[in-house]
Amino acid sequence: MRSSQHKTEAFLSLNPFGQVPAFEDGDWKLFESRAITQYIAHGYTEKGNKLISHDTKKMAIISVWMEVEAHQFDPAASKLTWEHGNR
Ligand SMILES: N[C@@H](CCC(=O)N[C@@H](CS)C(=O)NCC(=O)O)C(=O)O
Repeated sequence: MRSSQHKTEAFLSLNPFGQVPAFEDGDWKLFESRAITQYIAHGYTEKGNKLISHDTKKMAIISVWMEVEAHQFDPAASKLTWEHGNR
């Protein structure tokens, strides 16, 4: 990001909004961090921690906290991280 690579044509072909992250899995391309994490959790259930359940109520709770992270935590945490990193 410091060298603005995320605004180059090559990167814009991965994320048209010119933002990090962008993700490639073979010829499959994705952007939006939470879509990427869900793709990995669903696509690679055999590896790492079990993040997906067939229990509807468990998955609902996971959705609730993903929404909380996106809309309550991230806006404030991103601003603080950015300010701290630019000191
Ligand atoms: N909703 C997006 C937000 C992505 C985002 O805000 N990325 C920031 C870095 S964390 C960025 O690329 N900022 C530089 C810019 O917008 O030019 C996601 O979750 O992936």
